[in-house]
Amino acid sequence: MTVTDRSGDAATSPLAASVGLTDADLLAMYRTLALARAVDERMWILNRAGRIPFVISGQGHEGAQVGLAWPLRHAHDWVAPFYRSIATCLTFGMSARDLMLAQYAKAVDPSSGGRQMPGHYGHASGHIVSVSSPVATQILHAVGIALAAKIRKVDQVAVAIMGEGSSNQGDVHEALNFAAIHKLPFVFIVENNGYAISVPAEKELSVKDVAVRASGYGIPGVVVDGTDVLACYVAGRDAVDRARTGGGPTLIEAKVTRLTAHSSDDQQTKYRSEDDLAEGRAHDPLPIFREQLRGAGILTDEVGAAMAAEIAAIVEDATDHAEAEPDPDPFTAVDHVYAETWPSEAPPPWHPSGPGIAPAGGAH
Ligand SMILES: Cc1ncc(C[n+]2csc(CCOP(=O)(O)OP(=O)(O)O)c2C)c(N)n1
Ligand SMILES: [Mg+2]
Repeated sequence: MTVTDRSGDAATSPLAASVGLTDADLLAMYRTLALARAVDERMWILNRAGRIPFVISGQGHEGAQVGLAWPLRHAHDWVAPFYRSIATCLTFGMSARDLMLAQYAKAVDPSSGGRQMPGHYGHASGHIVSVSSPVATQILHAVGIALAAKIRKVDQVAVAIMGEGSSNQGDVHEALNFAAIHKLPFVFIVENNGYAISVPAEKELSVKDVAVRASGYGIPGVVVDGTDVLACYVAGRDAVDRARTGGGPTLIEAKVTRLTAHSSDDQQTKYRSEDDLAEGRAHDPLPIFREQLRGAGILTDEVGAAMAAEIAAIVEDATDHAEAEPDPDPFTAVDHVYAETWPSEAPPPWHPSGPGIAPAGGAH
């Protein structure tokens, strides 16, 4: 794991001061956005070159992902991400090498040792829960983690992230109801990109904003522009603070755009018009954040050029590293699938012929 360097000079422009950060913080955020985009673009090239089997992209979601994950404490809080969470994972401590090792399904891939579906990132020691293929199940995992954190009084916040289509699954109702009743330290993030594969939002939802559903659980629902990285940061910070201080869960809906097809196996020109695609490109968070930082005098040509060179080198290194790593041993393919030892012949304690269970707390 590498952690983005957030130190450096503590200069504070009015833009950075307006959200309580330094210029170095804003540059580190921009760097994470740009790195996520560069890693993602490389994945598509590797897919089309036949080097990796499948890509599911975060392009267009990065502004929301970086801003919303920025306030979390690395390897202390917990994130249950989804398949587009490339920038979330980079913000929360994974490296470009980690992501590329997962795409190549290598033995040392920290997500799963090459066992998971491509794009299903995770990092056990980094507190990133392995992505669930059945969409929305991760909200129940995250709410369970939040319940444990509350019981154990460990000051952790759990976050679940998914798309607006997935947010219609029954699991979401159960999880939000439970988290709200018990005021759990939980944040639910919906990245609304207007599509669930080829199905447009108006055929997925009877409301314009998923966030209005929060009122049904008695929790705050916030809509934030996913192209506005700093607005996302503020929304995330407020929700995380609220969760950590016993105020309960928040639902944040970030309006984003999906710049690519659903996945490398989809062709979005089959169901999206030219106008729709152009509208999406106009909401690309990367150039929008770049211009904001340039306008504030934070991102100079010199810093931008150095950063671009550094990112190009990181992507090159991650690709070369993953290419060179060995594949998993085929004989380990069914590890963790079947029981590796026979159950004990002895009857279990609760069985009538077993040893019995000692009463708790001594004699009654
Ligand atoms: C329970 C379940 N149903 C269907 C699928 C197939 N599926 C995978 S991604 C997806 C679309 C989800 O759309 P959305 O939640 O809006 O996320 P997006 O891909 O747009 O970011 C579907 C239907 C699945 N993985 N799990
Ligand atoms: Mg969607």
